[in-house]
Amino acid sequence: MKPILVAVEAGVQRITLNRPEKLNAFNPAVHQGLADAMTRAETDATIRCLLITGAGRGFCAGQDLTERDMKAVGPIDLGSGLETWYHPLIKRMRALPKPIICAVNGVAAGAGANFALACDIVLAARSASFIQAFVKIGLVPDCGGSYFLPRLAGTQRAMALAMTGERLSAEDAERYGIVWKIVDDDKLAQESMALASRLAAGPTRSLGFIKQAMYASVDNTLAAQLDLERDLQREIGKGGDYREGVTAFLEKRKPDFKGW
Ligand code: LHQ
Repeated sequence: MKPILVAVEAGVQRITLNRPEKLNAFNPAVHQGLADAMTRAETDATIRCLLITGAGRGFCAGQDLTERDMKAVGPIDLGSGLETWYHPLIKRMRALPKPIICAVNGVAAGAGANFALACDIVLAARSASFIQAFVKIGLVPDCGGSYFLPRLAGTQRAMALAMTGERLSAEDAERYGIVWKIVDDDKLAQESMALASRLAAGPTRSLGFIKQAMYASVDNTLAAQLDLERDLQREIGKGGDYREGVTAFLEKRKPDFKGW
């Protein structure tokens, strides 16, 4: 069974984590599959939106905890796995100038939860949940969790979630601003694909610039952000999609964006 399923349809690259018997926990094969999918997303202009989800009843249970021999003698270096796999993945996702939608179909725990938070728009099934499981095994949040969570939910909620490892329901996750929308379980696949297809038919370069501006704002001053907006607007205004958007508006028709 392939650890990652990848299908490209109508400009959407759908990536399905596919180790359902382990709640889609990360192992090197999953990471390699994700790295390959990212390379394709970065280089294939026909891909204009990514959609990430999980097979079976879970989204992703984080790092596969059966991969390491706990009885082995000597110190364990968890940093190298992060440097080899997780960090490049998260950085590539944030830098990709295309939208990434996450459809959290079930439990998202540990690195699995924070992998979801690294996506640009998160939809969650009503029965999904989020667990900062790290503390339960004596670790600290990784995969960007200590960056994303306080920014999305506020320091107090982030702290309590990380320190208790309590399960957060999809409804509370929506209330906290961790997910954009909750969708009934049986509608998640269809609704997330509809959103992904809509964005794939959108002005891709504009969407990439929106992503850049939103993420830059977290660390920028207002003055720096205004400058960035000006630079992005100046650049995007030279493209075909702006002309098409305005022309379509004036002609009272739907725009046909080409993504540039
Ligand atoms: C699993 C896993 C799993 C293997 C469920 N691994 N099999 C860490 C270390 C190193 C470097 C990098 O970074 C990290 C980051 C991390 O991600 S640390 C956090 C790792 N994840 C966890 O601690 C979560 C562990 N899983 C759970 O707490 C539960 O499975 C949850 C709450 C996610 C779901 O609970 P249930 O719905 O009750 O399902 P289950 O526990 O029965 O799991 C179903 C199967 O999946 C089961 O296998 P089995 O053969 O007994 O049916 C689990 O063993 C397996 N599984 N998570 N991470």
